[in-house]
Amino acid sequence: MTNSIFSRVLGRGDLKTDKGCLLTGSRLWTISYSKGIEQQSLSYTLAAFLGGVAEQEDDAKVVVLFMNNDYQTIDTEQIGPVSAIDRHNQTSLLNRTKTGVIKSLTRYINVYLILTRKSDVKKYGTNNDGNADNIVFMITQKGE
Ligand SMILES: [Ca+2]
Repeated sequence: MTNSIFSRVLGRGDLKTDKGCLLTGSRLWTISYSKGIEQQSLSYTLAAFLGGVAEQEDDAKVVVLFMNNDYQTIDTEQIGPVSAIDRHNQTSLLNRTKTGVIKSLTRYINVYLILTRKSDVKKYGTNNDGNADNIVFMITQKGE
C-alpha cells in the first residue's frame, strides 16, 4: 500500500514461550490522526502470519482494542486463531488479514499478540507452540 500514512511492524521472527499463554502488545497513540479519525476517513489493516506446530492445537491470535481518551474500549478486532485443521496438521504460518474504519473518538489502539497452549501437556510437553510472524497494523486514508 503506497499511500499508507502509518505503518508499524510489531513483531518479526517466531515467538515462543514455555508458559501456557503469552500476551505481548504495543500501544499506538493516535492523536496525530485525530482529525481523520473524527471524520472517519481512516482505515486500518491488521495482518499477520499465524500458526503452530503439526497436529498440536496451540495457537496464535492478534487482538486489537480501540480506546477512547479515557482508555475505554469502543471497538475491537481480531485475526486468528489458526487451528491445526486450518493448517492441515502441518507446521506452518497462514496469512490472516482484516480491514475496517477507525471509529471516531479512538485515541489509543492496543495491539496484542496472544499465544495459547491448548495441546495435551502429557502428550506434547509444556511448550507453547503458537507461532506468529510479520504482525502489521497499518492506518491508511479510506479508499486509497
Ligand atoms: Ca505444545
